[in-house]
Amino acid sequence: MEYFKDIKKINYEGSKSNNPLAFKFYNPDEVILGKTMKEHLKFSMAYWHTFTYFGGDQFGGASKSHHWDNQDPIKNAENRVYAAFEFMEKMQINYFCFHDVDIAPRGETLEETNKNLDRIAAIIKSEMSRTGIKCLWGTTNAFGDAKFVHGASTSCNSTVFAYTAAQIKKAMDITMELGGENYVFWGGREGYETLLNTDTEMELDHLAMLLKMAAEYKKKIGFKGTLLIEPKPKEPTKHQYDFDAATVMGFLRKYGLEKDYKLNIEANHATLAQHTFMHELNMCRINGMLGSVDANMGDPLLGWDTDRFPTNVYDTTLAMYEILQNGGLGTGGLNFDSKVRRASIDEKDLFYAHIAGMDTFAWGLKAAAKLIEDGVFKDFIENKYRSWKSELGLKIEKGEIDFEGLEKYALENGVTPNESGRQEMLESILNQYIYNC
Ligand code: XUL
Ligand code: CO
Repeated sequence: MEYFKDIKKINYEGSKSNNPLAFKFYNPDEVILGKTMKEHLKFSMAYWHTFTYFGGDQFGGASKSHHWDNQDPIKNAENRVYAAFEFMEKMQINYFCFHDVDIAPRGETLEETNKNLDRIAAIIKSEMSRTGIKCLWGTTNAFGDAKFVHGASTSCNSTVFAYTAAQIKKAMDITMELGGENYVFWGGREGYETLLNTDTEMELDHLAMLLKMAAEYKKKIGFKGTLLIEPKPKEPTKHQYDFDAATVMGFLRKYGLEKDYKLNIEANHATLAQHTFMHELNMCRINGMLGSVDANMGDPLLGWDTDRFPTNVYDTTLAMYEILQNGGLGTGGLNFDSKVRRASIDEKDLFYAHIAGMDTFAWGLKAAAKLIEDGVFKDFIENKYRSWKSELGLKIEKGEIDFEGLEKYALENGVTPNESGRQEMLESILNQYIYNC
């Protein structure tokens, strides 16, 4: 059965095309810096936003439905697999990501839930081998259900910790069974509202304990994928423990987990933490911990996680600039953790949205590659820091001079004049590269 009858495969038609159901910039086989666009841009469909989100918000319920979704929950889950793979094939998206609860309905018991998961995973596996589409990552929803009201691994209730571990174990098993290239931890309820009722020290120790057990279980079952933590500063809790990249890396180092985990950076989570997307990618890159990306964007006028599809070329250029300097994302990719707006009620909107996101990243990739090829910012930065190549600079860096020596130097030589940082000139050059790529 065909689920999206009105839509044919989306193809590249070039920037002059007026066809809204065509790529303008994403040309999968075009070679950029020695690799094809589809190798650089491992796009992934997020099962939850594209197939199990129906437009609900704090003020109203569903605004849309999928025509294949009106039978019993297991049948709906089966139909969803076929619809999702048809969607990805038509979109030329080669990866998907999922939470356990996205693919199969919860049962009355954990056992029944696990049975449902096995049943649907088997269908997903056969669709994967039919199409060649792969699993970028799996994850666990340990935040939606009422049992997580006080947290999952950070709950005051140890039986909830046990249940969380059981759920993660099963989701890791399924991710491995599907050949997943990564496994993600986003702690939706791992945070707190008030210190009046919270033992933060104990909660953080427990969070680390769970992550340690997960890393051990990964080794035990021989899962080859990368374990990733996804930082987010707030929402749903006021203080999420995994606030931003720097916080997560400090936490991992405190508990000796820095070799076992990398980070999954989400654009909208970066801006919620009052950082740019580029800043978060950069912090991970310089620490060798950039794992994967949740591709979306926030809204500068709204203070929450809007998960809009990325359409800002400026941001994707700077993100791709970091990703290229990182030598790519390794096992990671670009997962559209993005949803269409509540009023975008047609199934066709899912295609327009992904086309917009893919084209925006393709354009960003092209501009970033040109910036790197021409060494624009690299040359400027090298020159800006050239005083560190002087005798004094080298002595400081090598630890060959102390406070007394530095005082003597300052007394004898004073300070050389500073030069302009040239920010506006560089921003203008950046615009020129984005426009001309
Ligand atoms: C929530 C979020 C999640 C994670 C996976 O803000 O980004 O969808 O990516 O649980
Ligand atoms: Co995300």
